[in-house]
Amino acid sequence: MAKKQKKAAKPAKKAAKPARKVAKQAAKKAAAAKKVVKLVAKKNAARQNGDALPKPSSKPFGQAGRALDGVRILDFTHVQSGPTCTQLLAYMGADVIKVERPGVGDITRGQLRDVPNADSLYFTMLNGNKRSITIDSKHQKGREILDRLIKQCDVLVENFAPGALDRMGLTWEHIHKLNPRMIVASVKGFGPGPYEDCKVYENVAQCAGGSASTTGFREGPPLVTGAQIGDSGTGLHLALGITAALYQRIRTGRGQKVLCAMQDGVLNLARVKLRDQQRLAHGPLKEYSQFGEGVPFGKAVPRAGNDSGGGQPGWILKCKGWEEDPDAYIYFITQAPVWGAICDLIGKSEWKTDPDYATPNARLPRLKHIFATIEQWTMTLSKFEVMEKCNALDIPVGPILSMKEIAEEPSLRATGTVVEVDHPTRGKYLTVGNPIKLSDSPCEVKRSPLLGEHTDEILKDVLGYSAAEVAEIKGSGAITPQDKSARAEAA
Ligand code: CAO
Repeated sequence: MAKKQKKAAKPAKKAAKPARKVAKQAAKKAAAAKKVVKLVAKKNAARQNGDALPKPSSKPFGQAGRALDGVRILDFTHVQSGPTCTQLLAYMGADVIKVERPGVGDITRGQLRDVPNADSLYFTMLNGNKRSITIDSKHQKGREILDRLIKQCDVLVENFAPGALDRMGLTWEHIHKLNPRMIVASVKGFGPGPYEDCKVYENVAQCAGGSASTTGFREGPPLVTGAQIGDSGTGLHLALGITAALYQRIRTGRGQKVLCAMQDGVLNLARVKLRDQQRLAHGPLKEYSQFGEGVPFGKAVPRAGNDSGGGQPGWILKCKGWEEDPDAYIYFITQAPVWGAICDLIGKSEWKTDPDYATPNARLPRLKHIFATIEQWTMTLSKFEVMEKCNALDIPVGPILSMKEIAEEPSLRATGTVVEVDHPTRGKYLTVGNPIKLSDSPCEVKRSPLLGEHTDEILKDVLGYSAAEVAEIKGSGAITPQDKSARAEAA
């Protein structure tokens, strides 16, 4: 019997063997899968914190250097758009070397001068925290120095007229060959297309980017804005492009071209008007006061005066003293959630339940009358009193601040947004500090450089020229003003 049983058990054992094998294999597979999951999780965790990042610094915030320490910029910019960009990068710690034409420099040094023989505010307020070297880029020796600078810098920023950089011999191919890591960043008026060769200034960009046609009053002509959205706005865009390219370079090891067209920059800032252009196809723009006034819309987005850009109707209202003070006004927004508080504040509590005023839709055709009524109240108070009373009730309002008031505003001084700096030839002046506050990258705003102030220092310390070589360079005319015939000879 036992023998029989043993015999019978044999095939069972035989069957158990492959089952054990299968289980073993499955366990192996599961372990491998677990390993993969673990690996992926580890990789993802590393990605989340940034691959190969050092350990978090134990230094107190603000004492671990500045965001762009170690980044060196060859700054070939002039006027406003490019200098805005490089000043911001300098505020964030980049070593910005501004290359200027010997004896001339950035044209803005001499434009709109308020102090005789001193760099203008136009220049000083856009070129803080930079070093200046004079180099004649059309002089043979000058080009040699520039080639050496290209090898020593991470980014070249320029906003010459289209083709000017190429005419200097600084084509992308030339730069990329000398320094494949270099990022070449440009502001131009227009991107590739029919207008790419055009020179462009601020207001041209405001007009071509859709801002002017949508700014101003319906009855009036298109208007340009005081904010320099074409120049400074595009400079800001370029700074973002450069920092993104620097970040990508960590992975790729190579530079790239960064192009910001002023038309594109303005359009990006005016995108809500392109939004409205598309909404227009589906009916009138009800938040525009034109709708309440019964004026039909045309084919394109109209100028909306002081109408609020979003869905919360607003307007600029007179305040006490408006007869003498051109800035005694306040921007008043009739935000729906605080409508009841507005009614109580201006003594119109009955509007809270009146069907003609109680809902946002009911109010839309009556905005002109509503704002005229609110204005009767705001005219009894100064703009700051209106602000105080409204803010206490969470009603969004904004006083129209003059530049004088902004210059004297203590809170802007305290945050470093408005900074006073001293200058050796013009004395003290106010400038705008870094509007982007980084908690671990402090910004000390320094005065703009004098023309060629750092030429010797850069030639020696950055480019490694000996004292004898510097003397030779000076004699060559590559870094000093020259008359035309001497330059032609040296070219
Ligand atoms: N050494 C020798 N030559 C130099 C030099 C240097 N260090 N720096 C500049 N130059 C030369 C350029 O090579 C150029 O010469 P060519 O035309 O013979 O090649 C010349 O100076 C003038 O440059 P530019 O054409 O850029 O200057 P511009 O005054 O005629 O035009 C502007 C100014 C702003 C309209 C034009 O530069 C432009 O359209 N830039 C792009 C858009 C832009 O940034 N606009 C905003 C300006 S801020 O309002």
